Amino acid sequence: MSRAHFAAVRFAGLVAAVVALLALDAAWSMAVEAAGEPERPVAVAQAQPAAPAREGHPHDMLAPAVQSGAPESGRPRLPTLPGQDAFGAVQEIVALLEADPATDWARVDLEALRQHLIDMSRVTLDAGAVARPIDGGVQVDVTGSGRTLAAIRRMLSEHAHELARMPGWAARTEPLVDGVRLTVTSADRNEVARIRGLGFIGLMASGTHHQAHHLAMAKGEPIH
Ligand SMILES: [Cu+2]
Repeated sequence: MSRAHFAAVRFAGLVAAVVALLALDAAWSMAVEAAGEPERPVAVAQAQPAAPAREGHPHDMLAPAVQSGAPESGRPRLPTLPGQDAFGAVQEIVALLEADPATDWARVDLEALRQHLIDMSRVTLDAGAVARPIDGGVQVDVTGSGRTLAAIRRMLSEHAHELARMPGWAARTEPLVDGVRLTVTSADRNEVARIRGLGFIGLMASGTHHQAHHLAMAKGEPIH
């Protein structure tokens, strides 16, 4: 084999190798495209109907918090409701404790808060409450048994102190065999109408001391 011939053969071999590489590259691109193809229409199909379907959907008005779960981020939406109201109240307190660098975790007492929330639940949902208008206000016999009775006794005398702090209001409690009698009065005619209108549960919910009280309770701070 001559030197020139040998060079020609080598050149031809090189060309063949380059052609083979180009063919392989083209085949690879086609294979990747082919593999990628089924995914694209699916993604488009998911994105397209989702937007118009949500527009003006009645659920948008009912659950805006859920809608704010930013589906664009690609992360699955999480529910915003933590569970029952009491559980949510504890969760909010835990978040406040965690956000406060001054929190003394050795004193934190979430069990005390839980017990109080049980009391609140019993008094709100389970206690009997018979209200009658009296001169200058209202008198309510709040009754129950077992844990509900214990909750009534714990909560009402404590709450009467808070009510007595309302401007122009007087409040007192007296024990009943199966509960507590709450009496709230005022010398102001407008206040009398308000007290009567609020009635038992409205009076219990009056003021914003519950929130501060709950946080203090959870922190293990002395209350009152
Ligand atoms: Cu409370």
